[in-house]
Amino acid sequence: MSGVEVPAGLKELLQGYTVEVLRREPPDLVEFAVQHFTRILEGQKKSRGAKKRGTRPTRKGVTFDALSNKPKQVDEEEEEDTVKSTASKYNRRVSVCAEAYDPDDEEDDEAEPRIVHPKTDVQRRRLQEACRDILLFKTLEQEQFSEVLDGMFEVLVKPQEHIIDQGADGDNFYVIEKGVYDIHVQKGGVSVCVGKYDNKGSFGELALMYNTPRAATIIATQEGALWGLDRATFHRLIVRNNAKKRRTYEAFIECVPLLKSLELSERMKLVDVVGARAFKDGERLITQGEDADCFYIVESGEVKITITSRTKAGPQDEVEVARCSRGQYFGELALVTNKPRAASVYAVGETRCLVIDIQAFERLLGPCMDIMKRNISQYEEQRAALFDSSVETPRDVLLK
Ligand code: 1OR
Ligand code: 1OR
Repeated sequence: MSGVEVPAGLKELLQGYTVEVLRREPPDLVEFAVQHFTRILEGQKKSRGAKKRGTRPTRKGVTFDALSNKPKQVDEEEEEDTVKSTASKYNRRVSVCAEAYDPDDEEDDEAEPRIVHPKTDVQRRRLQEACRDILLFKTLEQEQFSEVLDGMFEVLVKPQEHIIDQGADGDNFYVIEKGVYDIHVQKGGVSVCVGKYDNKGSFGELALMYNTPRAATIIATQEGALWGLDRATFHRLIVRNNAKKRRTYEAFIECVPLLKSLELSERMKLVDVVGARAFKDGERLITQGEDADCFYIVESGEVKITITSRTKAGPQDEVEVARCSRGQYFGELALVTNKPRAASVYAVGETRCLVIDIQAFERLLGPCMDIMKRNISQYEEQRAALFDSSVETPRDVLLK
């Protein structure tokens, strides 16, 4: 097409629209296009206005008194000013879909008040420990992560307390410090327990990410402690970061063979909840015999998989049975069979992996299950070449 020049920004504009269509699945594409581009236009007008005035929109902050739980609203430069009540666990949202969803709309986010709940040193240490392995926080910059910690508030729960009810509006995201929480989902009018969180993990991100009603009911089975993060702060820090995450991982996720059977929108939902983790040479990612709570895809570097076989003569040496490199996955076997880890896994050199928790694995990777089960059967064939038949095989475990 000589002589025709593609205007600067056209590709990004259309890509942005396409991505939003795939994420939101609107019923009317034209109407959605009008809304989408109007939002961008208004964002541009606002930002031109702010530039003309030569100021950034004032960023308010809200601090919570640790004991009274009363928030204090503060300007960025001038701390501890006015006292103003704001979002709390009990301040439920009324509407689900009224809020415009646009993670790239910085103006909206800048206008959001910044919430700080003061914490004692002990509380902060406990909070940091609880948040150490939270996947949604794994791709945040240090600055954003510390804003997340500032915004979190402690929630103590009693046995049988419903933290979240399916169908309700989303108010907070929760990180577990301690306690066991059952996950119930309505199936054919009956509430079925489909899983549980056992003293670790997090929940309540879906309604906040996608502006949807709560997808499950979460019930404490014993006394417990949670850390909550209000909807606005979650939006400003996590949803905004998700837009960046999608740009970073989309191309990689596209070429992971296992994920080919997912729709593009399903792959993006997966990117929204994955965590990225870096491992040093020789570091153990998985220990044979331990309980499993996540699944891995190698992003760069390599891992080696070893098995300590148990024979009638007792445990044998650790033997390397396989390696995985970029685009390959591991850690599915224990999740599929609901058994302990069948092998240990170690990083070979500096290695990075995408990590998916068991709930997201079950929720999003159903369409890939056939491929995984076929590959699990192949472990069996490989095993025959490696060990004698007295060794317990992954298939034996599958059939148990
Ligand atoms: P939420 O904001 O929708 C309920 O509020 C939370 O339960 C949800 O976010 C997730 O964080 C969490 N399906 C949907 N949500 C789940 C599931 C789940 N498990 C945990 N949550 N499934 C169970 C997978 C073990 C799929 C059920 C069909
Ligand atoms: P997992 O959740 O049990 C260890 O955690 C992971 O190592 C396992 O899931 C698989 O993803 C991966 N036998 C068992 N696990 C294997 C094997 C394997 N290979 C990779 N994994 N065999 C090797 C076949 C080449 C059979 C060896 C006896």
